[in-house]
Amino acid sequence: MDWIDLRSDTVTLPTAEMRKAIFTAEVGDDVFGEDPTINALQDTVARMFGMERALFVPSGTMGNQLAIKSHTDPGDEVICEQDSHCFNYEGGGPALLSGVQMRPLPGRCGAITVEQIKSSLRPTDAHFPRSRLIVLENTHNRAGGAVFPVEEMERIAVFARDRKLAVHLDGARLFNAHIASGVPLARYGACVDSLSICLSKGLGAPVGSVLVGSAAFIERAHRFRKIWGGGMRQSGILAAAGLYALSNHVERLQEDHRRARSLAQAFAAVKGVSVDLESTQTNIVLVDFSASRWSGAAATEQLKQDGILAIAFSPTRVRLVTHLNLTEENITRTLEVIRWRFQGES
Ligand code: TLP
Repeated sequence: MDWIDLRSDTVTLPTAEMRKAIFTAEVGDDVFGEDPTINALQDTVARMFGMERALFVPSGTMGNQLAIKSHTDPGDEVICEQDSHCFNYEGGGPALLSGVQMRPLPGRCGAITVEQIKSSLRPTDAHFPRSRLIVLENTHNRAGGAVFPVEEMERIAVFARDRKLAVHLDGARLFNAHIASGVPLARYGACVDSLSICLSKGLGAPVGSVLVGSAAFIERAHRFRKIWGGGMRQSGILAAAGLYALSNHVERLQEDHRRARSLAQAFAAVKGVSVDLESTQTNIVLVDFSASRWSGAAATEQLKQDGILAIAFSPTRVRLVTHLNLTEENITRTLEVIRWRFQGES
């Protein structure tokens, strides 16, 4: 069966043009710093965000964990949002790899405020862990792809600088935020000490993320990347896909957003099913079945019987993600299934 795969934007396959870019990439040994395509990607991404340097890493998880490791010492405390990826989906990495303690705060649409951060700061006293780092996520995965308002990020940045706290941005889907909000990438860059972006999600590259920050920060992260076994050799073939994606797959994200919105609206029209349309700003749709006869697992199974793959995100919620491997027919078919299977049966 030809599945309509809405499980994640990580399922995308490289396009024919991207494969051509991979095929013709100039490569060298990146552990010696000699891969010209890796160097070009790193320089391009650093420049995009107005930052000094960048580092290519195998995954978004490694980007976040390297940032936490490079900004902290064991025993420090890291402030984050309670539904954030680095707190929930990175295998307890902050405790395991950095020996830090996480301080999760409840967000609104995935965003925490400067007031919340202020009141969670630890006093300077030997009894307490040292508050050291704030991690933000934009767009926010578990908040249904909601954009973190840049004005709040700027308030947090001013406060963090004053208190000598570092700020890291998990920007796995920052290009989605950029396209949905119109906020320039450099404005996001100016709010934080480091950020990581993923090339292998909405941008459609097969592998890789880029961590960006000051020269001193990247030097530290580079050392830990090597220690953690993330030093790669002729990885320019991956960087070539990333460079291709940055030139060709950013503007088209608006199409993913439009399609996600139409799926969200169709589900919102089903009795007993709800979607937070305020949070549905980008390519993620979180559908809540709690007031319906379906559980998250049952709704996912129902969709599967109609050839549509989605993920049960909790006992009552299902996540659908739009991306560049979907066709307009795939979306039309999914809308039909929502109307006929779910609306028809509600
Ligand atoms: N998210 C994946 C799953 O892990 C849930 C997905 O399908 O959405 N930050 C954010 C905000 C993410 O959503 C993800 C991946 C990561 C970091 C980690 O990226 P990878 O998978 O490259 O390690």
